[in-house]
Amino acid sequence: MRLILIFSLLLSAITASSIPARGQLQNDVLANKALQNLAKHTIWDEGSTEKCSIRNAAKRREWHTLSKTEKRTFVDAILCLSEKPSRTPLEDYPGVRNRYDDFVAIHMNQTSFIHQTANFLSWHRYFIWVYEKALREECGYKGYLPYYNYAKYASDPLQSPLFDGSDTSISGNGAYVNHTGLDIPNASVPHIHIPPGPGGGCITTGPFVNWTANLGPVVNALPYVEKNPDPAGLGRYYNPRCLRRDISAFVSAGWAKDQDIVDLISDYTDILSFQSRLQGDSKAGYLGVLSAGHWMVGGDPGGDFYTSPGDPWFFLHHAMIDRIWWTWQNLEVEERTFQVGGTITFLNNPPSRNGTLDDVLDLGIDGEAIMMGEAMSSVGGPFCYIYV
Ligand SMILES: *[C@@H]1O[C@H](CO)[C@@H](O)[C@H](O)[C@H]1NC(C)=O
Ligand SMILES: *[C@@H]1O[C@H](CO)[C@@H](O)[C@H](O)[C@H]1NC(C)=O
Ligand SMILES: *[C@@H]1O[C@H](CO)[C@@H](O)[C@H](O)[C@H]1NC(C)=O
Ligand SMILES: *[C@@H]1O[C@H](CO)[C@@H](O)[C@H](O)[C@H]1NC(C)=O
Ligand SMILES: *[C@@H]1O[C@H](CO)[C@@H](O)[C@H](O)[C@H]1NC(C)=O
Ligand SMILES: [Cu+2]
Repeated sequence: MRLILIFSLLLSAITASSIPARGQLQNDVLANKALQNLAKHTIWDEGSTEKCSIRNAAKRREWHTLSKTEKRTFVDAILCLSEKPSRTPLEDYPGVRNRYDDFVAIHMNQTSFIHQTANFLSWHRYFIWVYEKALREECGYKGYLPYYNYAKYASDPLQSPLFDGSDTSISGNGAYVNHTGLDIPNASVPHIHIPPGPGGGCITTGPFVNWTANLGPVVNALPYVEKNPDPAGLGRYYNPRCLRRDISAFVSAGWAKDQDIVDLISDYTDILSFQSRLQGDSKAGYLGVLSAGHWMVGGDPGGDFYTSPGDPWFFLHHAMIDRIWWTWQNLEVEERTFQVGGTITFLNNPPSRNGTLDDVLDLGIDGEAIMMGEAMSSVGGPFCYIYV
């Protein structure tokens, strides 16, 4: 009798852990705690131009909590952006064809100065906020940028409604293509080998099935992707091609689980170690939550360090990254909100000075330049949003 009880308890525990989206995620517990801390502080009354409070702050919500209508209006706004004319000068980026491409181009342009640098988190916070603003102001979107909590479907992201290929998804996996997977990075030991997943080819379902990636690739994850004709190797020329994905449970189950997120937030208490751990250490065989978010979808342009914003997935992923940083910051609001670490060159190579709050975050034609110090609080500077 007792044995049967234990056995069925065990069985239900196993079943529960394999059913996604059940039970409370510990990273949500931390985020809620962070929100309560933030509510107790009033720093948003100082730095911001308009009065921002928890009450009037925009609420960025998790994808799975959106209604079908809300999901669809978000998707429609992205499609709308891709039908508006671009603003990027064609002499700089001859391949831009639409307003969505403007966001890809500016990320490509600055890739070497916004990753593994002091401004990594703040630059991307500002970038996705300007994108959210464009969806709202130029395409009539009434909601805010949703985020995707990887932990909900870490054991198999293809089970998430985000990728189910329905009208209310961001399209599904790519068609199967036999390829060898990926080695990150190629030269270091131990390196990380990402085995090929069930995709690799063009997506075949959902709202983005006719999506065209125009820029890139620059660092090509899949050997059969059409090469960009840019003679400088910067991927700036017109290279229209389908959206390819290879959704990887190996990656998300390996590095984007609840525990990975919670450990990152809890165990790395200064900004430099936090942002380094987040971005991964492939030489140590550790991919990092940020890289895992990229590689769990992979493909082209999503798996390309430079042109990754070309897959609409990028912005749901980076909203989650921003939320992880936001959680980390607001667990110790006063100590952490304005912490900056790192230098102004990629992994400090070549060696450079430390980044400071006075450094400029420049989005070119996509947004006015602001100082890093203005992008440190989600309820200060130009921002007024929280994560719920
Ligand atoms: C970035 O854009 C500027 C022009 O806005 C251009 O001069 C520069 O070469 C570009 N850099 C890269 C790496 O694309
Ligand atoms: C994939 O390609 C490799 C190398 O060309 C081949 O050995 C293998 O049988 C192929 N696998 C499938 C499932 O087609
Ligand atoms: C990785 O490095 C090995 C050995 O240096 C080399 O033979 C191989 O071609 C490289 N692979 C890629 C994809 O660059
Ligand atoms: C994609 O394009 C085809 C051909 O123009 C069209 O029939 C189809 O409705 C389009 N699908 C979507 C989701 O836009
Ligand atoms: C840069 O910051 C590090 C700590 O992150 C510090 O040890 C170093 O002295 C700083 N360098 C300069 C030139 O201030
Ligand atoms: Cu980036």
